[in-house]
Formats: sequence, structure tokens, C-alpha cells
Amino acid sequence: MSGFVVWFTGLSGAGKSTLGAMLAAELRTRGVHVEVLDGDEVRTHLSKGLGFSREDRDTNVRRIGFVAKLVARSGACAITGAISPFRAIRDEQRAQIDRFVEVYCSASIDALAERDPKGLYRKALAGEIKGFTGIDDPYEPPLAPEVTLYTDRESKEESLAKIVARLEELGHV
Ligand code: GGZ
Repeated sequence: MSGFVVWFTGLSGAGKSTLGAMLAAELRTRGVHVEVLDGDEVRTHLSKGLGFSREDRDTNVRRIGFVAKLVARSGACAITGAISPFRAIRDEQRAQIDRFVEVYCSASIDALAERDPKGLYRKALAGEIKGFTGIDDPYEPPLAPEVTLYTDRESKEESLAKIVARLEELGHV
């Protein structure tokens, strides 16, 4: 089985980690070896010490891409879950990874700010966090992702089913 990378992208709270974990569980039941490079976890280990400047975000995303590529090359599936807000850096990862499946978690800022389980949008809107993606820092949506999920309107199960269907269509599972 050839390895592949499922690259989630989207705003904070849009469902990248939740759907990444659900996808990992589903793929494992199908006998696929999976490694998850979750955004938060990466920042406590691989990218410890990096902040949220454009340069640091780019470094973070490039490190994730580097590891994901190695995982895929070994025949496993790498699932990544960083915001990865800049299109050019995501496209750079696409260009260096053979089977790259970009999954865009689309959700409106209104819906995310309403949900806001960590209170981050409230803080960002109050100016207590500066440079928060989607509030006062850019997010560049993908122009041609393999999958687009509308996580403010779809159930998690519907979103997961869309990803799995696309992976089947692409011949990755
Ligand atoms: C965006 C921030 C910021 C700023 C802290 N902007 O809900 P979370 O908490 O767990 O997801 C966000 C996470 C984003 O880290 P990533 O490594 O995914 O970002 S990037 O791909 O841009 O490198 C949020 C928290 O870190 N967080 N400050 N200013 N998110």
C-alpha cells in the first residue's frame, strides 16, 4: 500500500483535530497504518518555542510537511491538523509530497466565535490575543482542495464520510 498525507486546514475550532482523530480511527479499522501530527501536539514537541508570526507559522508548517512526507514514504498515512493559513506554504508541501489530500474545514467566523470552547475568539475580538487567525491575521482558503467540509453545517459523521469517499475515489484506501 502506498502512503499518503491527509492535510487538514482551516481556522481554530473548525474541526481539524476532531475529524483527524475520527479519520485515524476509521483508517485503522481498515488496516491502514496512521500517524497523526496534530497541531497542538506538534507545537509542544516538534515546534516547541515557535510563535504565531508569519515566519514561525511557515516554519511550523514546513516541519509538519517534512515529517508527514517521511511517514507517507514509509507506506503509512500521515494526518496533519495545523491551521496552515498560508496557501503558498501549503502548496509547497503539496509539491513535495506524492499523494497529498488537502481537506479544507470551512466554517464561518460567526459560528466559530459562537461555539468558542476555549474562549480564544472572545479574547481575540477583545484584543487580548493579537494576530489571531481569522480575526486580525489572514487565513487563505485553498483554491482546489480535494475535499471541502462545511463543519458549521454538516455532522461530524457526514464530514468523515466525505473524506473517506474521496480517499476511495483517489484509490488511496
Ligand atoms: C491562531 C492561535 C494563536 C493565533 C494561539 N492564531 O484552537 P487551538 O488554539 O488549539 O488552535 C489554535 C492553535 C494554532 O496552531 P497551529 O500550529 O495550528 O497554527 S499554524 O498552522 O498557523 O502554525 C489556537 C492556538 O494555536 N493559537 N495563538 N495567534 N491560533
